[in-house]
Amino acid sequence: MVRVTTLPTPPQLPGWRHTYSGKVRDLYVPESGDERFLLVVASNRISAFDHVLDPEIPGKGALLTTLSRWWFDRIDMPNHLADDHPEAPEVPASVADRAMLTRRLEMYPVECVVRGALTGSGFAEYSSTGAVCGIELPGGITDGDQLDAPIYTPAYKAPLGEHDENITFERSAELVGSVVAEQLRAASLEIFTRARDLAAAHGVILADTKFEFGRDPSTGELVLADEVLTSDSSRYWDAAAYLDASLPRAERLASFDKQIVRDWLAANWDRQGTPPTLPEEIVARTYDRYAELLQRLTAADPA
Ligand code: Q0Z
Repeated sequence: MVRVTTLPTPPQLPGWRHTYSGKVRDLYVPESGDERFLLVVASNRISAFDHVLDPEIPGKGALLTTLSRWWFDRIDMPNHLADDHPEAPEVPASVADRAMLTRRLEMYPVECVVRGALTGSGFAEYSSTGAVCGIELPGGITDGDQLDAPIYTPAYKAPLGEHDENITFERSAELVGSVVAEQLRAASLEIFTRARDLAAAHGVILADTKFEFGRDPSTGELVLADEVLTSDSSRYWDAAAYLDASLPRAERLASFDKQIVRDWLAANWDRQGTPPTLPEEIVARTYDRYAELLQRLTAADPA
């Protein structure tokens, strides 16, 4: 069923016009009408079980924006950040720590998902068909198993309120053309591999992630867009917990950041109607978990 949720109106920002909101982010265009730029603002909203929860997690948007920027700095590919553009409009001070001033791209309608481990919708598809997005996998894989090599499992970007739909590589080529489809796959696998290795060196498993790409209309260049490798677009697991065979599977595969919220909701809500308000303690512990992920990844490299 498609449920259309109403979201609170995002704040007005001087010089910018609100154009679109997802569950946790808001998109603005310049009031000047300059179509070269966009402002992507990470809110402090948090979602779980397909609902945006109350209250917000203060500081979450800034943490995730810092994480995205940190990854952009480590990925050797053109990205959409336009901070240094001489004609870029000003970023409002009120959202400076959670905003990304970007080039406005022509986005490809394909979510570029890479999986180093099989869980979630990927595991569900494998369980019923033995394959994910047309990629046949060996038998006997259990939920959360790491794959011998990461796989590219694209999805079609569904309209607001609907879930993205897993598609085959061939279908992605029908959507964007075979040359671009190959470029998206190659770039996604390369970035994933680099990020996975970097995370692993910090005791964190990057299970899967989703990239979005676009084309710069002025240069024709393929550009990495959106948020990258945040915990909202990726599954991170704690490596020590993952490797602890004495733990129940659910604990080994606990989401690095949202597990506290999911567990609390599972115990305090029947998943009917509006979810209950999160207690302050759950809000604080969830913030700490987001902060810990950033801290771990960005800590000085282990010796
Ligand atoms: C990103 C999204 C958000 C909901 C469009 N550089 C870009 N150029 C053109 N389009 C986008 C970007 Cl990042 C773009 N989204 C995702 C952002 C709220 C959805 F703030 N949509």
